[in-house]
Amino acid sequence: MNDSLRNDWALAEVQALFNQPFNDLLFQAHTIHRRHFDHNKVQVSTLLSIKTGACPEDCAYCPQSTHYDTGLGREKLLPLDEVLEAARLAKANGSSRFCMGAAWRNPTDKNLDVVAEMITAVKAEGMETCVTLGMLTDRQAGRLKKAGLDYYNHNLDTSPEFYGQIITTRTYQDRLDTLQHVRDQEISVCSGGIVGMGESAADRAGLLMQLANMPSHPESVPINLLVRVEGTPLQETAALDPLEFIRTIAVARILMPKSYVRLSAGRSDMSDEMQASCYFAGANSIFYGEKLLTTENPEAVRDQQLFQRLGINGDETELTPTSCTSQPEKVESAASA
Ligand code: SAM
Ligand code: DTB
Ligand code: SF4
Repeated sequence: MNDSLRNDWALAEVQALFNQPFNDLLFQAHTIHRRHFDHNKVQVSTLLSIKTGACPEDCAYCPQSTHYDTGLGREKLLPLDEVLEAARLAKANGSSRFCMGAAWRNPTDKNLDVVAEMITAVKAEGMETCVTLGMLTDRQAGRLKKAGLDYYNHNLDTSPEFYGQIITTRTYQDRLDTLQHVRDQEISVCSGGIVGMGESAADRAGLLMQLANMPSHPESVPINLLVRVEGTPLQETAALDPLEFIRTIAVARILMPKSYVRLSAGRSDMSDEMQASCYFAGANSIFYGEKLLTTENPEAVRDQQLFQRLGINGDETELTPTSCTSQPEKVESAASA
């Protein structure tokens, strides 16, 4: 197959990719993956919530929305020294990128001055930087670029058709506009979505089609599996079939062959075998460390052991944490159990 980059996918084509027999889909995705990436390498980022809770948006999945009672309090913007300490620890534990998230509809210019300082300081520690702060104007994106920002995360979340059932306080077009401002400032784009929110198969195909049909593919595509947080309207949503999640990763890999596909929220609920299948299907980045923004992520040692069992990141430096307590005997017995 010729995988020169395309941005003219039709929904029926994307659905046809999804609907292939599983083995055909995975074979195709993995073949494309090998053509563009070292298939045994996974990039590792660490997340930090720099401002938690009390967000005015009504995203139905989100524990930080002020519209739902999820037991999260309102926290102030973290001071620079705490952010730097977390970044240094993340670096020591093998992360190459530090992602800072704030529960804002959009940052004020004053907020941005503080975040710009954080970006510059984290970059000076020798890490790549990423922030997710909500909607941005073109000028604000320019301010972040000047501070040295490498990536901006802003997700489309789902298809345009399903979007209105999940968020009413900002439009799909608002999101596309922010992504355009980020692109215009030559900041790398991190944009993906969430599956398992009760959307249809056509919505999952529609989300990936939207991402792939942007004028340039996002450099990073996070695929989140809904974390069903108590108190949010989506807390009782039926779990997505794990094979359908793996198919979503595979189709993302085929549509956006040169993008990093990030296996994002929801890994705590995934078996090792499910995650291994995602890596085979083309996922090649993760969030590492016990916490995402407010919810849990697998323990670092579980990721280290899984990478070791899969031969991911081998003897090189991607994931050689100082706190690594790899236990070969335990791993072997787990593997042979
Ligand atoms: N407030 C900013 C925004 O919405 O752009 C940044 C932070 S927001 C928490 C970043 C992304 O996390 C959301 O776009 C969504 O895709 C993901 N997310 C939030 N809550 C989630 C959940 N319960 N399960 C899975 N993904 C979630
Ligand atoms: C993304 O797509 N997933 C990350 C990151 N971008 C910022 C966030 C996941 C958040 C999950 C819910 C929480 O921990 O609050
Ligand atoms: Fe706010 Fe972002 Fe959560 Fe939506 S996803 S409620 S914008 S923090």
